[in-house]
Amino acid sequence: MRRSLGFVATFFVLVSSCFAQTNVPSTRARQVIIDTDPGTDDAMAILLALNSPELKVEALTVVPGNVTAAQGLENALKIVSLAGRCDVLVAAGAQHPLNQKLITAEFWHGKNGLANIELPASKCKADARFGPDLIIEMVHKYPHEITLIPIGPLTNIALAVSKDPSIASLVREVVIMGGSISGGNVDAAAEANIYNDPEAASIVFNAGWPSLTMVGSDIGERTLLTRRQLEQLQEAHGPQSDFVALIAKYLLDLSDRFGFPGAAMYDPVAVGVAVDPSIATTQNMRVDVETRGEFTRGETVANRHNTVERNVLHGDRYIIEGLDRVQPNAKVCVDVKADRFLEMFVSRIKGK
Ligand SMILES: [Ca+2]
Repeated sequence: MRRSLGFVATFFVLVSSCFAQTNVPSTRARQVIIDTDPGTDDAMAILLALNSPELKVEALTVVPGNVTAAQGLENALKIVSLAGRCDVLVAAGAQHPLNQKLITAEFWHGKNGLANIELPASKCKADARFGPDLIIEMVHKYPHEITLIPIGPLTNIALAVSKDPSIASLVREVVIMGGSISGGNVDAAAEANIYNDPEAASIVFNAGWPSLTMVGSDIGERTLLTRRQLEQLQEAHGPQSDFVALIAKYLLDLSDRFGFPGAAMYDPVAVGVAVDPSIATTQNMRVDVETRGEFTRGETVANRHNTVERNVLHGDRYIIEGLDRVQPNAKVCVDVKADRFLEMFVSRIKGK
């Protein structure tokens, strides 16, 4: 009984301290790098970021995932071009996951990764630098200012922090779309971004960032775009809003086919949390990435109470002698104000 009361008290302290930290108003736009595998929901997330005055998007770095590295680079360039934002650096990165074959998701995202919508050729050119090197350079150029928003597999971020571990303490924060604490969207356990490169994810979760927020698939699946938002998006006309409305229609038709109640806004809600942390309730947890499990490779294993029992060998058996604390390494989103996010998303996209 004492243990469970202690757990409840700890929970409230952790949750309330997160609110205290995240509600501090920011006076100027935060510089962000979005690492992305575009991707339908990536496209919506990038356009949300480009239309959010709270963020200054310095660069997109492209990682293979939903589509190949080459297709992802083409898509990223077309997206920034559509938004008239050739000032945003776009760099290619890794060509494949660290330790396994690439798994692409045209099944969900369309043949070109962008719902089979043919955007105009990009007027923007790719930066020549390797994505992970660009991340390292930018973090040193703007120490303690850069927020990394990885919305694809964590390959590029793992390569960057492995090559230069000093960046871990020099970024402002990391907001990840990935993982889940209540079952996966690939299989019973794993979320796609983590599943597509579990070794990279393990490196990133253990890198020692000042702050790492995990926006899991379970949060995206509680943030459902529906035909109501589609109709709102269709009221406005402009290159960006027309494109997002077409993506939304594609995703909703897909959702209908599979009997989903709406389109999960996986990547956009992670950008939403970077824009306005108060839409998320977070809890500090120790998160480890399963890289070996028979059924659980790619699972984010979260310790909700941040303790493990201490078992001590006495003769032929172990005896539990107490609890050892483990250090949390992530602010895990446990709840989201989905309606507030969807309103923000639609209004900002409709403005374009
Ligand atoms: Ca993505």
